[in-house]
Amino acid sequence: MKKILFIFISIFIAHAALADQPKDWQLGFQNPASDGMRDIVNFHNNLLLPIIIAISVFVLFLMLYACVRFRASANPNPSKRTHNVTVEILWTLIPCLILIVMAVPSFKILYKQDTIPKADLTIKAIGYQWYWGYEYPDENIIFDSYMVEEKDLRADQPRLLAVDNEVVVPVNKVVKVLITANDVLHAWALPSFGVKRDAVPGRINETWFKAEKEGTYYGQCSELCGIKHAFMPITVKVVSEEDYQEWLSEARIKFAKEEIENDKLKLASK
Ligand SMILES: [Cu+2]
Repeated sequence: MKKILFIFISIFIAHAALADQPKDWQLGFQNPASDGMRDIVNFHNNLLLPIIIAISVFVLFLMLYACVRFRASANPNPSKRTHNVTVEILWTLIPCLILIVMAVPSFKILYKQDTIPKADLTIKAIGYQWYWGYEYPDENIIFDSYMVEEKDLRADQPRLLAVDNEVVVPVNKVVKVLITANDVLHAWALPSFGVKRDAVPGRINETWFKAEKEGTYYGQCSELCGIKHAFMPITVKVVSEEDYQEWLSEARIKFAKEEIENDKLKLASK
């Protein structure tokens, strides 16, 4: 009993301490780290959840009322009525109105996400079976990002979510993400930023985010893409502008695009 109580209490306490990756016993969303995700969380918590709870309570009340009021002993001669125009109009109109009330803010958020503001930097994510490749087209940087195996994890790295080469972006900058795939469908998703787009071979999808807090954010491929679908996580490190510039100057050498292409040429000419 104590254990159940502890779990019950921890669900509520854990909510305040949520970080940027999934937690045991988590019920709600991850902490939003962008404006877009805050919109989604507000929409869910302040509009959808109250409506869902109200509908559930109402239906439960109707069922209990019907069970008690029309039970065989209290109601030996049941009514033979099959139609009631007023009730039928009401149970058509009210759900329609509820849907409209939900649709309006929902479309607002969708359209806001769809308009990409002027981007400060662009990155390209390419889905492969089964890892992600990244490019910084303006910086001539290209690298692959593989999941860290369980035996190689550092103490601060979460299992199944950490990668060897993280995407690094500066804080408070509009990051445009071009998303595509090289073999099958994948999807690039980062819950804390409210971002999820399909990666389609031969097509480029776009999305954007502006991370408001420094930190490491984790996501996963979100389109079933084969046997190792669960093992191609996404890690984005949000750092200060200075740290980003520092990373860039190292990455320009470490992940320089030409060198890889030259290597390939050399291999091809051999
Ligand atoms: Cu995938």
